[in-house]
Amino acid sequence: MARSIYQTQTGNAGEAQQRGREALTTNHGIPISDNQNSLRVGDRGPTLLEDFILREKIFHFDHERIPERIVHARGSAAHGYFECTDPIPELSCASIFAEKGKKTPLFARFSTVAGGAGSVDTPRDVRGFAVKFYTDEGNWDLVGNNIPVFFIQDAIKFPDLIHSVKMEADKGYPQAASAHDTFWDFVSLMPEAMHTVIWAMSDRAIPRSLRMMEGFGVHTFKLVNAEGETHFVKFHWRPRLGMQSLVWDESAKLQGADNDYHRRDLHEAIAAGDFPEWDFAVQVFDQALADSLPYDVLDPTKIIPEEVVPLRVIGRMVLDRNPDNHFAENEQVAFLPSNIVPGIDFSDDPLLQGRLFSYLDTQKSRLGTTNFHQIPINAPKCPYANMMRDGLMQTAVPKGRATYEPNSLDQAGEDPGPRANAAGFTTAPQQVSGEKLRIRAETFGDHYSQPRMFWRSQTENEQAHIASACVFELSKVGLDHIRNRVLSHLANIDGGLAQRVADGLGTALPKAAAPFRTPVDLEPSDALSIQKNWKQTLHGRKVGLLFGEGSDKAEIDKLISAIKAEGGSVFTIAPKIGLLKLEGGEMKADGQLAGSPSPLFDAIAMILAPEVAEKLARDSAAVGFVTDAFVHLKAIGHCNGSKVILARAGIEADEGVGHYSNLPETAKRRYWAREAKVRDLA
Ligand code: HDE
Repeated sequence: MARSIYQTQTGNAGEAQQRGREALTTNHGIPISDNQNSLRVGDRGPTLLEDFILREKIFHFDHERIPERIVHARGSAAHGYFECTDPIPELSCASIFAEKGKKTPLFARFSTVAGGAGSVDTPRDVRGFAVKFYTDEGNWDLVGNNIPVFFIQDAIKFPDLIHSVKMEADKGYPQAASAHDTFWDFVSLMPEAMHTVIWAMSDRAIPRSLRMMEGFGVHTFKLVNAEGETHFVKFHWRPRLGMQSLVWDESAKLQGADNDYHRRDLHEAIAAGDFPEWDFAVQVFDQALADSLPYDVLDPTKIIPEEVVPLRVIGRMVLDRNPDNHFAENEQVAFLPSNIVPGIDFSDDPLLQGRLFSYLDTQKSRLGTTNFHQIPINAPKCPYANMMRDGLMQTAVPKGRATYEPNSLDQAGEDPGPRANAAGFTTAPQQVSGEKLRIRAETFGDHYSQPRMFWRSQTENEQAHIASACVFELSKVGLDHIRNRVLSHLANIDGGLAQRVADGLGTALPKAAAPFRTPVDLEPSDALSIQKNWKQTLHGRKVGLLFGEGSDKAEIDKLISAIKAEGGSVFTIAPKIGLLKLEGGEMKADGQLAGSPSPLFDAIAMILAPEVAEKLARDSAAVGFVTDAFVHLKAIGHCNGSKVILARAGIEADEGVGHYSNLPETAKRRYWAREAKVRDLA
C-alpha cells in the first residue's frame, strides 16, 4: 500500500484519547482516520466521489457564513451581569429591579452602524450598545446606541437612511463612512436628522474605547409598578472609566494600525480581569412633566437634559467574560426591542413602534428559522413553555399529545382553564383615539433648538472638532448643491458654526433654511460635553514604552510599576522583538517599533541609550511615533538621550512633554491647548 508523505495527525480514537484530545469524527460521529489526505485512486489519481469525509467537510465549510446584519454588522461582545444597586419597586415590578444586590446575567454587543462585518473599528459612526438581560421573567433586550438621539422620527424612513449611508449603490464604496454624497444628500433633505448629525460630527462618534462610551435606550419607555401605575423613563449607561474619544487624525490612522482596535481593547481588558463597568441610570418623569417640555418626549430626535430630569443610578453592568466563540455568540445573538418583561413597557414613539417589527423579521433572514430563540445565546435562562411547535431546525423534543391550549389532556381530570399567568406581561392600559392618518405631530417639528443646545454645551475645542468634522465630511461631497443645503441647516443651528464650516470649505454661506418651527435657545447642558466630564485617571489607559539595547532596566521597571500602581497598563516596544541586552538586565518587547505606532496608546514614554536614540532619530517609525503622539495631544515622557528624536520631529516642550518620571501623572489627560499649534481647525 502507498504511504502518505504526510503523517496523519488524527490517528485512531484510542491514541487521541490517550493524548487527552478528542478524536476527530464526522458530524455523524464516524471516527476519522486521516484528516490530511482525500480518498483517491492510487497516490496520484483522481479523487473519489465516494469520499464522504471530504464532501461533508467541504459542504459544511461552503455554508459557514450567514447574512451579516444589514446594519451594525461589525460588533464586539461580552458576557457579564447586571446588579441592582437601588431597587425601584415603587416604579416597576420588573424582577430585575426588585432587590438590592440581585444579579442578572447578560450579554452585551457594541457595534458600528454603517460598515460590513469585516470593516474597521474606528470610523466616524454612531455605536450600537445592545444588552440582552436574561432575567428570571424572560429576556429583556435594551437595544440602544452611544448617542441618545436618532436621525429619523418615523420607522418608514429607516431603509432610506441606511441606503444613504451605506456604500453607494453603483460604486460599492465608501465602506463604513458617512463622508459621501448620498448620506449628506439624504440628511440635508431631512432636517429632523440635524440633531443626530451634530452628535455624529462630535467626538462622541470616535470613541477611544467601547469601555469609555455612554449608552442610551434612546426612546422613551414606560415603567409599570405592581399597582399598574406608569411613569415615562429614559435609560442611560455611564462608563465607570469616564468618557474618552480619539482625535480624528488618530482614529483615521488607527484604521491602518489596528483594524480591531476596539475589539482587542475590550477582549484584552476582560482577559486581564479589568472588567469594564457601567452605571445604569433612569430618568423618570410623568405626563405632566412631558407636557411642560417644549418638545415631544415621543420624538426620538430629542433628549431630556439631565439638568431638567436628573438621572437616578439603579444598577451597574459588569462585563466579566469574553465569548468562547465569535460566531456562536457575537454573530448569532439576536436582539429584539420587542423582548420586554413585566414592569417595563413601550411608548408610542413611532420609531420604536417600527423597530418592534423589524428585529424579529430580520432574524428569520439572518438565522434562517423561527427557532432562532433556541440558539444558546438567545435562549432565555428561565423556563419557557407554549404551544408553538416544529419549524426549521427544531432542536427541542416537546412531549405529549396536546399542542393547543386550552386542553384537558396534560393534567388529566383538572379544570382545563387557560394556562396564562396573571402575573405575566400586561400592556399598560392607555386611552387612544383619533382618525387613521399618515401624519406627524407638529410637536415633532422643532429641528434646530436641540442641536443648538448640544453645540453650545461643548468646550471651544470640542466645537472646533465639530466644525472641522463637518468640513472634512463635506469636502468629500462632490455636489455643491448638497454642501450648500447642509450649510443652510447649520445656519439655523448656529451662525458661527455655519460660517466656520463655509470658510473651511472655501465657499460662501447660503441663506438659512426655512425652519418648520423657529428654533429657541435652550439652556446648555454640561453633561453633553466629554471634555468637561473628563476623568483624570490612568485606569483603562495604555502607555507605549519605547526602549532599546542598553536602556536602563531599573528605570524601565520603576516606570512600569508606577503606571501600574495608578491602574494603567504598559505596552513595551523596541526596534527588535527578540531578547535585548539592557543596562542591568535583559528584556523582550511586546511589540516591534514599526508595528506599534503611537495611535495605539494613550501616552508614550522613551527610555533609550543615547546611541540608540541617535540611530532612531533617523528612523521614520521612531520619528512618526513621537510626531503622532504629539499631534494627537498625548503626554510624552522622554529621557535625556531621546530628546534628539523629539528635535528631529520638531516637537517643542509643553506641559504634556517632559521627563518620563512625570508620565504617571501627565498621561491622565490629553493636551487640548496644544491643538492650535499642530492643526488648523475650522
Ligand atoms: Fe436598529 N436594527 N433599527 N436601531 N439596531 C438592527 O437588527 C432598525 C434603531 C440598533 O448588536 C437590525 O438584528 C429599524 C435605533 C442596534 O445585534 C435591524 C430602525 C437604535 C443594533 C434594525 C432602527 C437602533 C441594531 C439589523 C428604525 C438605537 C445591533 C440586525 C425604526 C436606539 C444589535 C438586527 C446587535 C440592529 C432595524 C433604529 C440600535 C435591521 C427598522 C433608533 C444597537 O432589524
